[in-house]
Amino acid sequence: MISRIDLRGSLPGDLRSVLPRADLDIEAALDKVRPICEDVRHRGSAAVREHTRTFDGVELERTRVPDEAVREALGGLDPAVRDALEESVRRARAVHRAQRRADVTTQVVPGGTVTERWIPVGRVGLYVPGGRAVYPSSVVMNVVPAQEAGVASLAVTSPAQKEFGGLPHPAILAACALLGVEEVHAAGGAQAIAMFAYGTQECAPADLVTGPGNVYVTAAKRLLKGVIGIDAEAGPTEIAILADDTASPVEVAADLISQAEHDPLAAAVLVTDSVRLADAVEDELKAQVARTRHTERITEALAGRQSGIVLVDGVDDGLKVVDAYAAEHLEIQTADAAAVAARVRNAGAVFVGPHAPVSLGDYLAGSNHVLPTGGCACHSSGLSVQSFLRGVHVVEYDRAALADATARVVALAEAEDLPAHGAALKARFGWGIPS
Ligand code: HSO
Ligand code: ZN
Repeated sequence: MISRIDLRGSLPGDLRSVLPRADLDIEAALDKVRPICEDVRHRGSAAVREHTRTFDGVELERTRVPDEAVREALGGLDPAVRDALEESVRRARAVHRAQRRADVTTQVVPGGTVTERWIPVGRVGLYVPGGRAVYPSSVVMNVVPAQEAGVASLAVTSPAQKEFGGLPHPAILAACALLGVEEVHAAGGAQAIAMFAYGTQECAPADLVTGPGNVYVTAAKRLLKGVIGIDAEAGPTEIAILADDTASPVEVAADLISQAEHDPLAAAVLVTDSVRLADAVEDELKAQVARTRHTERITEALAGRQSGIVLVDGVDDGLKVVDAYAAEHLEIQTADAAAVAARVRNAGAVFVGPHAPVSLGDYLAGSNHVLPTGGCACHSSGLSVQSFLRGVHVVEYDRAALADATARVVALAEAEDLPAHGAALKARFGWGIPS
């Protein structure tokens, strides 16, 4: 059901090459999405609707969802789900509000300051997938940081669903209503990304698009990056668990299965120095997978080359392995978990000890669940308030401070053979270098 990679003895130099990982062929999808994006660029809304008819089998009169439909969806939301979403928003807001950085002014020299001013992006498009699973939680994870950053204009798009009369899934609309998002579109796939990038008759162009999607959404983001800003390219979800003999096989197996549930391409990786735990987790996987609802896709995910149990000699080697893997989600299920977690360098988010399963983070921990996948956690962070802000340096020097800088600017400008750069300062002091 799940393969084993035995790294006991000594770790290979190029650890990454022996670790399980899916390769997602975004390049192949680029050729498919290119004509769709071009079509939206030239024909706007009509093209978005035509591609929606082709891919989602839905005939739309407009992409923009009527306000009443968004409000009605909230009215029809199961009260328990509403309560859970409200609490999710409250916790996420608390965490994301604390991320907001203050503008910082540094006095560089007497009379010379640089202020780092944080300015929110003007208009953001948020993509919420609507394929295999429906993710109102992703509405929360995208909208809350954008709102906390102070983004003035927010639009959400999610694929049109045949069974809901061409609207996005009602749970997604309800989450939008709960968060006060006023502009929602029924559009998915590459055409939705192009709609945000180029704008249409119904949707003003956005400066930035965020949110996970399938391979076509990701390909469209890669293609249109530059026309529009993008967040990280999200691949299939991943869970890695670093566990020792003290971990519960029942809980470890349940957590691996929880993320394998997303996608046959999802990755579930256990790194452990305990053969006893590895054996027990395998038994548990078999027993629990048989009992769960999405047996087929979970079995495929666990059996895929992207998943596996990695055996190591101890927690130190385990840390080297999980750092090389750079998982989207990393659980630490070892003795002294907090101390081990503090040594982790590469992970999208770290879940410490037995009471912090990834599913808690997916919905209710307050942390963000839009996280770097595919090893990108070694250079990128998950979605945050920062993702929706730009730091702008504001430079203020008085005459004396500028005079004091002139000789050095002129020296550097001459060294770069750019004398006009130096002249721009000298012109302010009668073309000489002030002493
Ligand atoms: N684990 C996913 C997020 C999610 N899980 C949404 C359930 N719903 C990626 O972090
Ligand atoms: Zn999840």
